[in-house]
Amino acid sequence: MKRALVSVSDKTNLVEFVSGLVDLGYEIISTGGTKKTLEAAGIKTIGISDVTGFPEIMDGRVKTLHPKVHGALLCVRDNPDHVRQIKELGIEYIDLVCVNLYPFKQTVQKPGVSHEEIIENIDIGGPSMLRSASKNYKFIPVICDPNDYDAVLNEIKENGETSLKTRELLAAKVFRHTAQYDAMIANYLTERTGEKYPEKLTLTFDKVQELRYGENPHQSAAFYKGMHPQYSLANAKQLHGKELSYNNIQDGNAAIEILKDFEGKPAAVGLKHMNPCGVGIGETIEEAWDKAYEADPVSIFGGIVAFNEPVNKAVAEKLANIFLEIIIAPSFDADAFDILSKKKNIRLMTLDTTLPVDTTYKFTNVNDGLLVQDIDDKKISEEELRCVTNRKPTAEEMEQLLFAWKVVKHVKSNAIVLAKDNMTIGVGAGQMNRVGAARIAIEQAGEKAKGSVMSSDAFFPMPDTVEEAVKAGVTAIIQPGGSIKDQLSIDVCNEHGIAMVYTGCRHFKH
Ligand code: 93A
Repeated sequence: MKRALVSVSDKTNLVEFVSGLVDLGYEIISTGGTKKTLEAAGIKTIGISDVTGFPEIMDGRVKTLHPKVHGALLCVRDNPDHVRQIKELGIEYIDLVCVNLYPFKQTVQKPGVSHEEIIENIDIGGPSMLRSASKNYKFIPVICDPNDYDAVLNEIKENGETSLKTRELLAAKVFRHTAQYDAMIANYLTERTGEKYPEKLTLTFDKVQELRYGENPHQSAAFYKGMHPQYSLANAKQLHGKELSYNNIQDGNAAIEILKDFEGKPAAVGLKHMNPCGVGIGETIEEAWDKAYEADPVSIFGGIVAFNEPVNKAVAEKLANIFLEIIIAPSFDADAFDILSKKKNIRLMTLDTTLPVDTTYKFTNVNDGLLVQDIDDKKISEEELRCVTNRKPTAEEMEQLLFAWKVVKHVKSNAIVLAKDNMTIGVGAGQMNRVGAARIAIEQAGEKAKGSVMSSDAFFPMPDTVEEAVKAGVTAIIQPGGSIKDQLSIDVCNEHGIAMVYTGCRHFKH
């Protein structure tokens, strides 16, 4: 008679699976809690202690860690010496293993959970069985995911056993599973000890979905989420529209990143190709949207829009007139949803954009490597700014300078932003020289540049950007300062009555 060892914390579909095994002629061995669940459903099982000849000890810390178990799991069945030892030692084969682990991740995420409880939820015996049996996948199928129960049962039903290919797939899954499990434990303890850049990085990601294609149709792609998905697009709910694409996810992420810097006031962000094309704040969400739209009514076509307040009917009516890829908001009023969902393809997504950000690192990939840094969450207040010109900014200019500074942080370097009336009027992004970015921003602002303010993500290496600002009618500038030629830029400002403040920090974004 074949024997299956079943020891699971997640009891989803357990009874159905084990009943199926029993119907196929398997004898079931199980551990304490699993045994209870199965017996309550009328399935008889052999207790693990009857196999090991040893009680479950130390509150279950040692239940299955025994040669009677691991000998059975690791025995190479076509090795006569192994088979001889099995017989001599009275070890009986185990032909199938079904194990899932103590809920470590769920325990860590429980509010108010104690360290002791977390430690108790580090499974030792479970991964050991999974690993032993998976090493021996040539002979033993190992199931660690309830989603695989049906397929395994069906295969045994049809062919009397699983195929080697299936067992190999299952074993690979097990090692991914235990590797991720250990990584989560490592990360928990590393965070506690406060070690910042440990000698090994143990990142864990779960697949959200496979994507139709990557950045271009000839590239395949998938979306994975980390373990802190609170403020993440992976955590957003899609209420309507086509499946998200690779570029949608990148752009959507960039859009919600910007909103983080505009808490407290209704804000709207229009975004294209990872750069904001319009950002507006207002007394109402409608006013914020009007500004974000008027900032650049051309670029927003086919863009992504994100709000930090619910979308109402008035805003929806305006949005419905534009071709947009995605709208992200904390919620949509019912009538707003009705209006927008008439468009078949537009993706409507809800995400609480007011949630605190709980990621601490930013990762950038380079060939076969990762660059890891703190996220750029630097915020600056008026008091921290240093005025370097004869004229100080007026109160209105100061408000606009701070607004423009918040936006320029999210524009790819070299970045220049012009702003006026709490809206961007010109965005120069991703240029190889700073004055080039300024020219783009100024050209886009057109007549509106008169009386606007300018922000620059990094210092002016030459006075040429300020000269362009003068020509355009900019009245105040915010920039980090720190170039050896700073004085030249200051001189141009003073000559033309422009106020300039230094932040003392830069916001490169590459
Ligand atoms: O405490 S353990 O690390 N030591 C063990 O010997 C052991 N054997 C099975 N954890 C162990 N397990 C785990 O118990 C399994 O991985 C499974 O998650 C759980 C099932 O326990 P029960 O059947 O009592 O609910």
